[in-house]
Amino acid sequence: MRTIVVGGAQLGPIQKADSRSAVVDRMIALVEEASGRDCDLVVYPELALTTFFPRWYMQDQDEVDQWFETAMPGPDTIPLFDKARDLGIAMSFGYAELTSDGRHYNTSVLADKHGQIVARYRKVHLPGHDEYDPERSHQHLEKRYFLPGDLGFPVTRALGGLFGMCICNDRRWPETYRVMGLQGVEMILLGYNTPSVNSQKPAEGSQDRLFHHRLVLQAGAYQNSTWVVAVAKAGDEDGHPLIGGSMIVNPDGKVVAEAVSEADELVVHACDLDDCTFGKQTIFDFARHRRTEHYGLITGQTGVVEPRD
Ligand code: CDT
Repeated sequence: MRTIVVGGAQLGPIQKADSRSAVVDRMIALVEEASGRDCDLVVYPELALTTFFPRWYMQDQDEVDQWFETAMPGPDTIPLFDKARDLGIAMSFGYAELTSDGRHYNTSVLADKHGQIVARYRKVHLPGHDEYDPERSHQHLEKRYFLPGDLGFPVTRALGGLFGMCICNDRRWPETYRVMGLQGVEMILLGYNTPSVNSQKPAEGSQDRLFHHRLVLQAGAYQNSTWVVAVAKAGDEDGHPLIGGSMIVNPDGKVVAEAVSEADELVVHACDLDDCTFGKQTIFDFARHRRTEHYGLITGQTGVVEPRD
């Protein structure tokens, strides 16, 4: 057995006016609760330190840059790193990263139990649009504020297992899981901010969005025989609702723990990484069963090309 007790640390809403330090205090309260529940690892959502700012249209780059971190840990986050290290808990969370040479990414990091960052991921599948869109009920300007990630989908040895990360919209793409599956991933850490309504399809409400969320997590976990830990920022941010539904999915694709609220809430499960072995050695033994000679279109082509008449 290689059991890791994981705490999915869902955050309730963060309002535009809330300070980083107020959010970090909430994250510290969750890691303290995780310690009391014997967690080895705590996972927080995408862009965990602030409101989901890509819903706001900004033209002034200085205003945009206020939402980004130039150092990790930085002045506001050092207390969180110190607390997690003192408690001996590894952690992962998302934040807006501004590099020293001026690049902007939607990033997640994994820190080990000593508070050292051992893995970094930059969101590849950026959803939304890059200009103000009056046709939408709300804006989703990730393509305006971030570059697509440049690190691929790395898998890292940590905590005695093989860990990968992805962020929100990435979870909807089977390639995300498969690229990590091909590196033997045993646990995927995934934060998200998913609006409860589709800005381009008013009939699609929160139950539909939760259905799609569950569908892709369960499929990705099963088809790659990996744990998936998905953690929301949830609830009403300045009048903009986000779904909850933080959950832990096992390598059989079953939901084994799930949040019941849209507030700060810890979802805990003892995950045995050895549970990945059966699927990886049988139906999803990639080396025996994949037929890459038929998969060329997946990397050779981006959009749809229909057959000729
Ligand atoms: N944060 C994020 O990636 N949200 C997207 C919303 C897509 S709608 C433009 C998601 O996939 O949940």
